Amino acid sequence: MGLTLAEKILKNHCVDGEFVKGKEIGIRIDQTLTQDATGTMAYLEYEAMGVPRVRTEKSVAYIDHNTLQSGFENADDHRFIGSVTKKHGIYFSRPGNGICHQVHLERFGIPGKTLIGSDSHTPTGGGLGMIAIGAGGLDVAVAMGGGTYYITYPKIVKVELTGKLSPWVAAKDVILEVLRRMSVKGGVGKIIEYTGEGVKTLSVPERATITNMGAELGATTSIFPSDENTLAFLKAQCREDVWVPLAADKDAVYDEELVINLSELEPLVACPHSPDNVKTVKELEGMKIDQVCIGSCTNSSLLDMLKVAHILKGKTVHPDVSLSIAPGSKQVLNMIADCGALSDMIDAGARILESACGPCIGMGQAPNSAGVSLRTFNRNFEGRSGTKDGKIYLLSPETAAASAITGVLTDPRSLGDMPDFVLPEVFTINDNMVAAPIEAEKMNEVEVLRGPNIKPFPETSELDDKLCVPCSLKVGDNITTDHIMPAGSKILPLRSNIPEISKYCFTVCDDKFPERAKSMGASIIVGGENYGQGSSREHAALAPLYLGVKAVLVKSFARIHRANLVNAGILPLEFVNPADYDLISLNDELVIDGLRATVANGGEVKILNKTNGKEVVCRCELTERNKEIILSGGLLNYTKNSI
Ligand code: MIC
Ligand code: SF4
Repeated sequence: MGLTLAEKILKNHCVDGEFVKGKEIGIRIDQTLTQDATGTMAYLEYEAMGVPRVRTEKSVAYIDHNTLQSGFENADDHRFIGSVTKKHGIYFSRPGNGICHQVHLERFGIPGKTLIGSDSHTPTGGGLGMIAIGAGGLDVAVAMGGGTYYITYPKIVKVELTGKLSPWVAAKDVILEVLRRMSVKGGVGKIIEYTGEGVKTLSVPERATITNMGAELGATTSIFPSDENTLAFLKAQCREDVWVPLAADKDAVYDEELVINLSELEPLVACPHSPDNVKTVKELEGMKIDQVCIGSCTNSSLLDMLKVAHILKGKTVHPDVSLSIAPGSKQVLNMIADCGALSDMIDAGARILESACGPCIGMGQAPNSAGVSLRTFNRNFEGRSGTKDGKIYLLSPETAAASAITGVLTDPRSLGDMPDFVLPEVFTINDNMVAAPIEAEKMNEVEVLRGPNIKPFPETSELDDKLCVPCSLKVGDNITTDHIMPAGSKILPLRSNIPEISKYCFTVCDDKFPERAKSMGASIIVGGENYGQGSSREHAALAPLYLGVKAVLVKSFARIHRANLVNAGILPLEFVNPADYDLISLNDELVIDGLRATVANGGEVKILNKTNGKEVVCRCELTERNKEIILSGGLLNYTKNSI
């Protein structure tokens, strides 16, 4: 029986476990990446492990999220990451060099390699034929130290692409169509593998848009084959030496299959407040808009920018609209400056932002009250833009630019003929903003520079045998990490300071939660389906940990967040009978007895609700390794114990 492409790469890298769907496997990690909003914590954790030089083939630290620097905190974090990476043999991509996923694709990604990154959109690398997975900072720290990375051996979904995109229909429309069909929960426990004739019609940056936003499916990752287009891209990046051809076997067996005819797709848009709330642009055409933001790791490649510049050329942004554009990397910015495309954007009235995440993570450009904002980004969760009642629509750069001119949502197919946009034969290569690792002998002399905002990782203790604690919060379905630990310009600077950042934990849902949880001392959170979807931020586990949360009991979890809870030593529990959700209310006193033995033996966990006398039965499905992590009080304790 043949293998799928994902299976081939996983098999090549498997160092532990059996190749059985649903079972845990350990894989060797070739590359890691971090960004600054998760990176400080990841490097503090790495330092705590005491490994002098990273043991991966390549580890890269990027500064791209917290670039607003409205106080000293971000600059201190940048300085810390710059020095700690120098001390441990890690590449350092300086602020201004671009968004981690875009730069990694351009300069570092290699077909057939494994990459984990402390950012949920790490699967962007799947556009190059990598197994690229988003993970918590601690998992990345362990991988940098040479440790194995564990995932549940996923199901593999084949998405067969046929046909060819029509003019002005984009890669973004492909992934929006996948989201429309599969939903934000549809990819949990799965790898999405793209195959078929249609693949050949997509360039690497277009493929990367699709794999990037596969994160919104909840998928472990997404992957494209490595073919002639991959070679052309790598060649243009002067990196053809790393190319290898890769594809699934002809007789590969998949768990699920989906066929998308690219020729039949039309421009799509994800409506507030979920990336899977997809409609056709036609359905909403004419909707009045207030803002357009173009950029983010999903859609900020050179081709995206050239298309946008072409649409804007000789026009003026509609008087009622603010248009911002953030090119994804210094390479992209350099090239649009050299060819005059940047000038066309400026001429039209676009507000040019630095090559960073910016508005995507609420760092500026919050829309006006109840404002309608069209964005080429990947997430439109409530409040993420910085405006609580802002209405965010996700769409392609083509639709965004066409609408910026007219002031209403506009089908880009009305633009007439589309010129042929092709990848350049050679990109402008200048890696002067990436500091390469220094020689091992000199590493000792490097002083790690810490600012006053950088506080150590919170203390964790071994799992208690008996819990007698109240329910400190009850929330519904699809809670995102932006609900649990919001970002934005006010809160992001606190990413290195868990005591401070935890004051904002869950405040989107209930502003009294931090105070209440703290005063309860220890507590349990109750939630619905797909709890913790979205970001990889381990702060969404570390802040609750700091506030005394011992367990999170939900109907189902999103993958990365569940792993982050285990890593933090917080017990992830699931209702055996989802209807039991109704048996627990805020402030109810909950008792769990004999917990250590139940966790160790893998039985069901019984919770007695002392307030109403009812019993709730929960699942706590943990692998042997996860059991030990939970019993020791988290991955850091577990790793220290095993070192
Ligand atoms: C995001 O898009 O939510 C982020 C900010 O990139 C996060 C990481 C973070 O919270 O720092 C992600 O997607 O993992
Ligand atoms: Fe940055 Fe937005 Fe991409 Fe997250 S999704 S890495 S915030 S650009």
